[in-house]
Amino acid sequence: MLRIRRSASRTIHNLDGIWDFQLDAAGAGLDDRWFAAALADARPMPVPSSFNDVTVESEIHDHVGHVWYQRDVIAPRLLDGERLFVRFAAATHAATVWVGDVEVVSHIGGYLPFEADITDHVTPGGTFRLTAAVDNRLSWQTIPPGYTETDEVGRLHQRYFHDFYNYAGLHRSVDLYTRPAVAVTDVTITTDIDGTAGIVRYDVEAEGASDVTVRVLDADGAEVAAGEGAIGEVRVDDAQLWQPGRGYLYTLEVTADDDVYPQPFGIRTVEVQDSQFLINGEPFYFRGYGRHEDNLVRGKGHDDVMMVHDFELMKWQGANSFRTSHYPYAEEVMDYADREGFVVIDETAAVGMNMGLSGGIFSGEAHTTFSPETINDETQKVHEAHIRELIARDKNHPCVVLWSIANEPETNTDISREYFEPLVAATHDADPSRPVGYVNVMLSTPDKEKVADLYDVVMLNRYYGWYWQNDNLPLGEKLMREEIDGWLELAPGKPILFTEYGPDTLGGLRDLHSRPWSEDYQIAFFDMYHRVFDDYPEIVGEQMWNFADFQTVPGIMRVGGNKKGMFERDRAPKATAYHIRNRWQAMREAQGS
Ligand code: BDP
Repeated sequence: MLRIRRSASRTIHNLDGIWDFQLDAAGAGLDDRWFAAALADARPMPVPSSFNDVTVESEIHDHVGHVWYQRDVIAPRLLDGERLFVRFAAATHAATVWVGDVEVVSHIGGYLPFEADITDHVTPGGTFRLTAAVDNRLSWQTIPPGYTETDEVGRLHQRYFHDFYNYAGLHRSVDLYTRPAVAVTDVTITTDIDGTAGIVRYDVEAEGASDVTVRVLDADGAEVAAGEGAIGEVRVDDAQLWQPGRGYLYTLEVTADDDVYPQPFGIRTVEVQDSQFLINGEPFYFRGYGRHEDNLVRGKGHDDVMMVHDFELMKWQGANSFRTSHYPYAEEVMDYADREGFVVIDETAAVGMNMGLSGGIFSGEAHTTFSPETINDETQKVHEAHIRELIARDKNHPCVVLWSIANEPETNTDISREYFEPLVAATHDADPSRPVGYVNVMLSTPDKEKVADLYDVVMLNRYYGWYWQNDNLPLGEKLMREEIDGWLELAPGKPILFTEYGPDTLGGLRDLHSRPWSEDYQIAFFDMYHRVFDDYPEIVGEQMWNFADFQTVPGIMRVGGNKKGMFERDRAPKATAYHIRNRWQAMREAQGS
């Protein structure tokens, strides 16, 4: 889905602010048609934000089921034939939207946009009631999966298999936008490099348009190439490449009859070759983190202030990349990564698909990962649709160099191969231009792994020295080296990226003996991993876990959230932050980006 953008033919009316909000504790709102009138017992709620931490009530914080958002909106006057859309950049995890009494759209999947043409349901210049019922429940057929259960004292719980807290609500902006009836509805841009020139291939969808033209504008707005027709190729001489650390952006200005749509893009190539990850033909080494959209009070609500601050911290450290662990991030984040020259591994919301990690006395009931009653064919269809929606949203971002279609799924069984094989094919089908990977869990070491050959890269989350060999880094190092040797044998020629590694660390806790949970142990832990990485030319990336501490599901595994951050949750640096800065800034000097 295209990002909304202003142009000569398009206007945007942002609807962020304080909305009316009501909890649907009895689950009666749909039957009682709450959308048909003003919410009876509404209270204020900011959009965008997670609703969970904004109020002081546990009933809201812990709510499982529907919540209702509502506000009055003035419909703009429209020029001849113009269409009016409402667009939600995300509603976690599912939503139905009404304009007045009319249902206009439903969407499942908490981290991707959806929209509806509402022209025929509003009076230009008049006011209408906009209502959204948002459902935070996860099931075996959602991505990510989960299930609900009622306990013996009648309390409803949402169970899920990932550690980050199930924040929910309207996490990103809600907008109205206008555009001509005949309009650009999709643009796909791929690029290549030929000597000093950039080759730009484009494919425009604009149903009913009699005339489609494109202009390539440089960063100063000067035209550097032009083309005609919905599908074509143009050449940009003396092209400025999009490079890590230097996010040079061009704009493909598409005109389809009366509609003008500006699509930013970068000229760059991505390739995997001989155990190396090449950007513009040059080996690239990933320095950075797995992250979360997670902040005090706002939860997963997008916030430009926190976004820019996080990028400033990442740059200060010398990072050049991150993974959108464990779901698609806000469109603002992807735009910002483009312009700041950050390299992004773009991940789906397929996290917690590994029952080998749940169960046992610490984690509750045991389940089978793939079975007709749990993750099944229907889940696989939902997963594929989610991959295709993500690619449709993010395909034109030069920052995205690799799709990660799942985090730590079960991959040590034959049935897991049956599940993933078609999904890898679907990803290549939706985007033939980028490599595809998945993030491997420590339970699927090379001797057990069943799917590695399907993918272009090896991405490893490893916790030697934390969940395993805790407080024994020398033994962790020995076993990790043995495992890496196993990967080199199993997946020759594939670059290896460490996409997670790190110990929980309580900011401020120092320990002369570098024991677990102390800042000293975190430093020793990273030193051990980095010593190993530096010995293997096939290891092309270090993305530690996590950029910052983050909120988690309550339970005995976590004290006040996951503490593996290099920064605390309020972004105060731990001692490690300075230590890693020294390493990364030196690498940046040596590598030039
Ligand atoms: C990995 C998960 C990540 C967790 C991390 C941890 O990919 O989401 O937060 O472990 O336990 O298994 O800290």
